[in-house]
Amino acid sequence: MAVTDFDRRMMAAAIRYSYRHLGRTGTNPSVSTLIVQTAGDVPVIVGRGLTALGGRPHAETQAIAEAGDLARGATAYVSLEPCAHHGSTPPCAEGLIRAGIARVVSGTTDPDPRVSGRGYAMLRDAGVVVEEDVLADQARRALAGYLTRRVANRPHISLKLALSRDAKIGRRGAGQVAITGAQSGAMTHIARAASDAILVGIGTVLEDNPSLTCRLPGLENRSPIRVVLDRTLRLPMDSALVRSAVDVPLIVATTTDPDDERYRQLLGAGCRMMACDENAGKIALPEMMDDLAGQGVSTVIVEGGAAVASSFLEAGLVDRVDLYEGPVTIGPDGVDAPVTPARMAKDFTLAGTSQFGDDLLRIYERTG
Ligand code: AOF
Ligand code: ZN
Repeated sequence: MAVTDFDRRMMAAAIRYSYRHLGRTGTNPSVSTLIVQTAGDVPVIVGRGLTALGGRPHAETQAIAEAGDLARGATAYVSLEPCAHHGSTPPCAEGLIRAGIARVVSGTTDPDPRVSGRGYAMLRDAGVVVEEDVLADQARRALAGYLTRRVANRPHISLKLALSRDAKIGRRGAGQVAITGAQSGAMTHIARAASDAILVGIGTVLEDNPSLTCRLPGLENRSPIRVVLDRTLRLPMDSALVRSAVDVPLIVATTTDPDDERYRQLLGAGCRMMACDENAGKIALPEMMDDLAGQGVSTVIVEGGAAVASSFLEAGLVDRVDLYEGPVTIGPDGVDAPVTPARMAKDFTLAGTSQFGDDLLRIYERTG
């Protein structure tokens, strides 16, 4: 049986649904399952499941439980290959078979070596029809953090930049310059809520004194871990970041010795100190990203400033760029943007555009 337009519609719905728990399932991916039973000519969703908060139970288990007997002969739409391993829960492939699912339509293969290809094989061996890679690009985008951490052993890294019409990101010594409007601001905070971590350089902290929390009503408890690159520990004790370190985790990445007085003060204020390697007078980013992945961080948003953005780009560590362009002009004394739409063309592909009020958002994804 071929993949139909209806299959793609259901998969699109499943992928959209999977975003609900993005960033809230620990090191497990946020996966979704929709079970669709056709009664007469009418297809009905009889079971829905999402990877539970914290990571378990898995999506399939819950969808199967909700569907009950209606799962028999039904099609299951899963954003990720059902697992085949006995972990803290039995294999989802086995659960789907036992529930009598006739067909599984899947978004993408699970790179977990305990699963990869085995989930599909288990299903096919039991006579279940399996369709692989349906809307794979969209499924992989939704699972980008998990897939990057599994495959590249580092988090998925997005660079967020707000550019003026004349391609500046601010004015030196002027603190935060408003470039984009309220809607773009809200979008930025939504992205923070779904990300494991947000990272800035010490220059941005000294200039802007940002909080880097998610401040959308109702989502205040969804702030990501804040990370500041601060090789020589210039982070002020009365900065917004340090003052909130007890409530929202703050990682200070540094090459400074733990015996240093400031190191001990920051530690005492609730900061998590991260010892980093140094390379050519800067924090060695690839090693640091490995460490973050080891701590379970799957997604990082890099939010500033120009030097940090350039370092990540030069190290080839940027997977996605969210380039906001506002209607203001800053003038020749502004700080040049580390990237412009024209310069993105080399290593990145334009994956989509959106308009938020007067602002244009261009999303670029790394090519290949
Ligand atoms: C699924 N459905 O909803 C999720 C899956 O530690 P465990 O036993 O929970 O296994 C974690 C692995 O399970 C994870 O690496 C990934 O391969 C898979 N996640 N699989 O069938 C789900 N979240
Ligand atoms: Zn599973």
